[in-house]
Amino acid sequence: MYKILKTDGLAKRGEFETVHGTIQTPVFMNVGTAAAIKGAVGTEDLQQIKTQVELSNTYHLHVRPGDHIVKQLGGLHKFMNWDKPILTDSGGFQVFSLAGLRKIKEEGVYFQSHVDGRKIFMGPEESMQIQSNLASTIAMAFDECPSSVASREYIQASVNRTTRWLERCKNEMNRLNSLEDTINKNQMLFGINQGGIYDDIRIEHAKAITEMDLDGYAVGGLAVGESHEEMYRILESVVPYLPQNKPTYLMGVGTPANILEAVDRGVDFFDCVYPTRNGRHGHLYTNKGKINLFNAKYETDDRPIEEGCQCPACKHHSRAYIRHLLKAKEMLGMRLCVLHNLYFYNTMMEEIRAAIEAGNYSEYKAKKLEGFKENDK
Ligand code: PRF
Ligand code: ZN
Repeated sequence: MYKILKTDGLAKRGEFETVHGTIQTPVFMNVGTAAAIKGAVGTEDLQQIKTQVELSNTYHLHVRPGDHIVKQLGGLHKFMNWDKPILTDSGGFQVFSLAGLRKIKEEGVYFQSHVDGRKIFMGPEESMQIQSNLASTIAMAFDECPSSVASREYIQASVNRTTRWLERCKNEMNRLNSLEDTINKNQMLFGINQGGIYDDIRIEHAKAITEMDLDGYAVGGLAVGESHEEMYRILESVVPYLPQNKPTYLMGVGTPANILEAVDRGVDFFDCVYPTRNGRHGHLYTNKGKINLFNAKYETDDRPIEEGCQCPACKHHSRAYIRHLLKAKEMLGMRLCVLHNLYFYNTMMEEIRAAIEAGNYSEYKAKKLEGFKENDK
């Protein structure tokens, strides 16, 4: 299912086959939490900006419109009219970051909906059932992402529970995939490594989950407040213990520089809200670093966001015009900025794949990182 075409150091150029098409890796998945990329970006746009995988959230879609509604309408692919791969996050992380009062028990998590305060219970079985109803290509295991300030004792106990939850996720997924009325009977399951900043807990957990022979493995619990150096160190410790013949996914990461560094440490899949969230705030990624379009110096700047960029914003509009749209709170402003940022990320991934194929990833990375510094001076 996962074919490595070429390696360059630890960086891998691969192809991951799914029932919804082949994913070229390394890949950046575009975040559409509630089955929509924020910023009025539709599925027709996604084709233009080279999106390979759309990512949605179990928790959000369970709360609204309800996963049974999505199932009744034929699953998420049909519902949002996107026929390429979709990855759904399990709800674990969102429950911890969004929901109101919550109680973590062995059976799962009791919490309140952030939409209407309604009491909800979600455990490994419920998360798998919801993701099966959504019929995503890849389902994520139900895990706990402990706070970055949690004690070592808490993290050890939490990781042990996450391992037990993973066993339950796997059993439930197998059961659901064998049911007659399941939409995607080939739904895949990725396990999630946790362990905070403790290398030994991470490694022990990586070994335990590797034994479960899942379709892919994620590193969770990072980019939650630790330094970039700590994140890179943990990747260096744990990635070698995850199976090399399965994809490795670094959840919720990150900046273009984080991605360049993580690819160099063996990571294949990424997702992050940065390009969409920053785009909505007029913060734009360029090869010379980030620019803020609200800055007065762009008021009369008739150049595109980035010279030579082939995205729908840069092909037709100037910085001055898009700045005006943002200031006037015209929806088109946000939309163009999000399109540019996602195009920037997706294009960088294309370059990363080409550099690994050409065997010059280190040079490519160094040059790219050097360029980013220009606007940060
Ligand atoms: N677990 C899950 N989703 C996530 C994370 C995690 O640890 C993170 C951590 N950066 C982002 N998204 N299930
Ligand atoms: Zn552009």
